[in-house]
Amino acid sequence: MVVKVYGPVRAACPQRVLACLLEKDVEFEIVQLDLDSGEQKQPHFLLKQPFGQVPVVEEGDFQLFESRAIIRYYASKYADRGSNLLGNTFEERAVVDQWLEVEAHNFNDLVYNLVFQLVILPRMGQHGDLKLARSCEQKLEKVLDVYEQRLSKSKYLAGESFTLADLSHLPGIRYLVNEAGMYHLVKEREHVNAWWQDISSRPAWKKLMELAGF
Ligand SMILES: N[C@@H](CCC(=O)N[C@@H](CS)C(=O)NCC(=O)O)C(=O)O
Repeated sequence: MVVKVYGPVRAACPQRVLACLLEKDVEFEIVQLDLDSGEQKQPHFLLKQPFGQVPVVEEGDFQLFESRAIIRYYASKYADRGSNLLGNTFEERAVVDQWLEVEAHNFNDLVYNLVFQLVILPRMGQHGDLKLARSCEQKLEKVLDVYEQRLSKSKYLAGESFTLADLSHLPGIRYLVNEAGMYHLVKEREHVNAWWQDISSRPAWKKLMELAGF
């Protein structure tokens, strides 16, 4: 069944889902929503996502929101197809989950705030809070120092193969590097930089970047 993905292909959270579907070679159709005009807050969409955010996926009657829940679902459902994004043993899976949690709770908020202050607000003609951005940048430096340590010991966050833990970081790092002028945060860290070059060169991610017109 073709999966319907609601959300603009240029938005970070839908990109997490689309990257996973492309890795898994799952057919999808994108339903574009105009976030600027608030389409995601309209009653018909709130029935699918009660918080008024994207992405949502739909397969017939089945609907799911929350990008990380969605990628876990497709990685499990299509475990035997495309790259194994979950790990093989209970222990390997637990380590993938651990780094997925790190992405969601230690990394994402800082990136989101930085991008909001430095990219989104200026795009809407408003001034970002540069003091807040600087404070997020400093905190993110510390998080990336932990990543640097980790990636000096294993090629990917959860071990020697690419998993959801790595995939989940792609949209946020792209924003940092390509839109927020924060490439130095990656470049200054040898192992983080090698990891970013590697994961952003994957055919699935490159295909998504083409789809997004980046
Ligand atoms: N935790 C949610 C966050 C979803 C989210 O923040 N989506 C953004 C796009 S990346 C959005 O819909 N923004 C528009 C809005 O909040 O009105 C997920 O991962 O799916």
